[in-house]
Amino acid sequence: MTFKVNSPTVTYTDATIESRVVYESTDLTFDPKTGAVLEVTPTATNFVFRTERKVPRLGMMLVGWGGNNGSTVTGALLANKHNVSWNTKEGTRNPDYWGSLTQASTVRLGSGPNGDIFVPFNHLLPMVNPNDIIVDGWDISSANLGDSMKRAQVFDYDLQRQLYPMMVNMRPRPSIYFPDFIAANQADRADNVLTGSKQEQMEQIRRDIRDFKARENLDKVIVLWTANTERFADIIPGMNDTAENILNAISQGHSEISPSTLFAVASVLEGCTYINGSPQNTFVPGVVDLANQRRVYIAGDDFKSGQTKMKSVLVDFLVGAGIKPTSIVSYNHLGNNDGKNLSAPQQFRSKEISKSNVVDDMVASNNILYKKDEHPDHVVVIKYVPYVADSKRAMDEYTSEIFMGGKNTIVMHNTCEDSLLASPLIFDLVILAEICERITFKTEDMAEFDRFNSVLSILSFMLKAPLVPNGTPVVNALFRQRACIENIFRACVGLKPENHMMIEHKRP
Ligand code: NAI
Ligand code: DG6
Repeated sequence: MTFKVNSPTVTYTDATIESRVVYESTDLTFDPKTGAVLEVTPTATNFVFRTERKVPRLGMMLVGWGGNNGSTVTGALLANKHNVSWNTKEGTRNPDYWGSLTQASTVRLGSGPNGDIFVPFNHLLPMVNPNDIIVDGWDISSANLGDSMKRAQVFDYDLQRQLYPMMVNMRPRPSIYFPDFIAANQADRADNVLTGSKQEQMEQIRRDIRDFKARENLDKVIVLWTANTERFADIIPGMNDTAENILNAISQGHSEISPSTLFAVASVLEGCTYINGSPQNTFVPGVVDLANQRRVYIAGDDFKSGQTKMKSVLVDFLVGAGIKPTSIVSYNHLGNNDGKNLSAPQQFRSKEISKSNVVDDMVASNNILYKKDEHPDHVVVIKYVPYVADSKRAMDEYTSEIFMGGKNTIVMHNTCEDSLLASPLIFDLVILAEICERITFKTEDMAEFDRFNSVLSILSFMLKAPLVPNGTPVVNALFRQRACIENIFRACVGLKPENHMMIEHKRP
């Protein structure tokens, strides 16, 4: 942190920052017959936010460590940490964390004589530096991380050449492989798999987490799934619907318990935050229940990298501007192993679901444009084209109805290495989840300081299908999601939410 807030509501000690905040919101009452709003009442709640200042020694365990994202994250971290520059045909390139909210974006602090003053996002609170994160993980493929990086074909050759010696001795731990959950076309890389009952395999994952923590002398570990997209698991009453039932089902080796659910349960039982970067329903109700009981954070689902990020900006803009999107067609093709896995119908279906619900909140917000339950046509197509490898091509067509019966069609084409979009999000998810573990708060009606809800919806900015606590609204609109993180962090240091009014510049 490079600034200190000078306010009677903020107290700094060596251990903590404490800030007293009045949180202002609105209560509504409704006509029970028509559902129309009857009364709107502004509310104010007193909060005290407490943030631990000591930045821990953090370990990140990636499930799917040897994949394109896993090897790209690891290589990028090493390149940044050791300041590895590489030659390209355009000249020398230095490492960076572009694409990361915490490392490469800024927040506005206020205005000075020369205009607005911005500071790096990660100066708001004392956050882990990504260069200091220790990485470990699992993969069903035994390839070492050096070979995984080569296989991924993401980095330039000269960077791969320099990183290879640093990565060749990193070997993924054997993982849980139930062939029924990922595409059959993945079978040929599954040469590093655990055996034994589901309970035994989960216990091994728990031992791996403990072993990593002890061996690297870590303060904490966060586990993140960046392995293949699985098919959805069936939700079966009495099996995976409560914490107790799911633990029983694991001990009985029930066939609908997926590898990712075993990782999530293992992680929660070890007290480690678990983040799901893929679309499948890892967080069946029994996992959510378990996380709530143990007060451990879970967050998901599915990294929101390119096409969907654009969608959650563009549709927000259109609907917010009073324009009515009526047809959204998102086509993409890619040739990496993710694309290969998604060429199987059940795995594609998981991705189709997570890519399809991302405009619902924006559409529902505007009852001038849309009738109740009316939605734009929304179609998602993904094709596997091996030649383009990690360079994903995404094409989108948005058709909208505009003023006085007119139609407007916007077409977009995007080409980019998929893993270079996703990897910075992995750093953000882990760094933000970690700082959330150090934030507690208390209102007047709470006896003790407490954490956020175990379902960490604050991380929605990075996720396509945000998991939220039961009965709470899902927000997909990108800038609302960003403002949520920024304003909560501002509250932690006693700064008001950024309201963009800037009235000081609008006086006569
Ligand atoms: P990838 O296929 O290159 O990597 C996945 C890795 O997971 C592979 O090395 C595979 O061997 C391993 N794996 C499969 N099942 C496993 C298991 N049970 N335990 C441990 N390892 C296992 O895929 P990529 O490109 O790295 O993407 C990873 C995930 O992230 C995919 O589910 C993808 O849909 C999702 N995702 C990727 C985005 C991107 O932009 N790259 C964006 C959004 C989501
Ligand atoms: C094909 O769509 C592959 C997927 O894994 C996507 O690349 C990934 O989900 C990213 O999607 P988006 O919509 O956030 O760019």
